[in-house]
Amino acid sequence: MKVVLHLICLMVVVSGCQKADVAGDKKGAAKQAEAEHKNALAKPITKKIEQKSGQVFFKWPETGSKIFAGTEFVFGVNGALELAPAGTKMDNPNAGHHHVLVGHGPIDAGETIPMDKTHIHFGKAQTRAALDLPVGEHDLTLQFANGGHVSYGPPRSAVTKVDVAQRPEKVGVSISNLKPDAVNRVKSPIKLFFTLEGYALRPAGEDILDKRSGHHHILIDRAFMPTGEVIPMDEKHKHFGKAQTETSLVLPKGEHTLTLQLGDAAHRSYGEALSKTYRLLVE
Ligand SMILES: [Cu+2]
Repeated sequence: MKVVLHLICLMVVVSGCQKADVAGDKKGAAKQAEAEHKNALAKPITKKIEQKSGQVFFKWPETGSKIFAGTEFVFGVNGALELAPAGTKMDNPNAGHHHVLVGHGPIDAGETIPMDKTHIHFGKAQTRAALDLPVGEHDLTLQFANGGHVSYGPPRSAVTKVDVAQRPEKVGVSISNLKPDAVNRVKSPIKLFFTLEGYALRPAGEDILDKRSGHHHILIDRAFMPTGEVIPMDEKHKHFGKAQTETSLVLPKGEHTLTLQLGDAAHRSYGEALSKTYRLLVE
């Protein structure tokens, strides 16, 4: 009997509680909705994005390099940094674009980067650019800034040093016994002769900072490699690291392309400007 009474009591209490909860929920939800509505009117709709860590760096050439005017530079970002064209993602404190400052150090956070000959903007969010620097030694700063060109300060900058020489009038590579604008009908093995203009021919590994010299590579059925990228060493990428100017290449029958590509002492590509692609029909 005692047990039954207890059970009844318990049931009354529980059901009472449930009713009270439902009523409380309805009131609470209404209050919350009212509060949210007020907040929505008071606050802007966009959420504030936190500033996170990340750095910029010169990917290529390395600091201390001897280069020609017009050499293509490659810029990098890491961490939370995000590339965005000027005028976009203005409310994102991790987004922005690169600037190269010639002969200037980093620019304080919050200051607008000037736009002149020694403050070069890459407002299309470029990650590579040929820099037409004046002849001589220069200190360069890579400075990240937001969509409005406002600097993120020294933590998001990098410095480098280069020694610039005048660019030779003619610069380029070619396979002298192949025609560049036609399909070359050949028989395997194919004899190839390389020529180089403007740059000096030098064996691999000799002076990594000398970006006015290099050695040849033949890329089989591959286009040129972007500036600064390491040229792989495999059956599709032949290195001529002893500064060879000719080779004999075995190719299977059929259509092929051969790209002659100049690379630096560390086998990093000089990009499209120092490459030439040929079409072949091996009979
Ligand atoms: Cu190489």
